[in-house]
Amino acid sequence: MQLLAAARTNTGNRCLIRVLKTKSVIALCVCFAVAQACRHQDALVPDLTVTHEVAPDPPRVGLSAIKLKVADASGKPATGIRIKLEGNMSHAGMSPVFATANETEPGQYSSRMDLSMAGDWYVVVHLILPDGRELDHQFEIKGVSQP
Ligand SMILES: [Cu+2]
Repeated sequence: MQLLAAARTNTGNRCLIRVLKTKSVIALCVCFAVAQACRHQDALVPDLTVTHEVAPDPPRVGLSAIKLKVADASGKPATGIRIKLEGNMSHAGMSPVFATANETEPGQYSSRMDLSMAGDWYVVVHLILPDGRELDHQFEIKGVSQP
């Protein structure tokens, strides 16, 4: 009986080791995929910086003005970009709010977004460059409060 039990434990251990090995292989694959994705993005995305300004500040529930400044690596305004914004809340089960931004001055884009609920928001800025390349930028609007 004792021998049998030992044999079972051995088999159990071996299985465990096998599972662990599979897991580490999967983990390696994931790391590799992430690294690939990053490199891909670096090659695709030019050196643009996006800075944002939200009014009112501190943020309140309701229609808010979002101003985006887009500049290239040398600080020159990046013009002619089409920008779409998607506002999401940090909790699940709420549909996103969409907005577009218009270029009001070279490299400056202005938008209005209806922050319809109090709490923490994050905004995904989708940029389509004049040459057709696309990139996403994300920022947070935390602590939106009831007026
Ligand atoms: Cu919500």
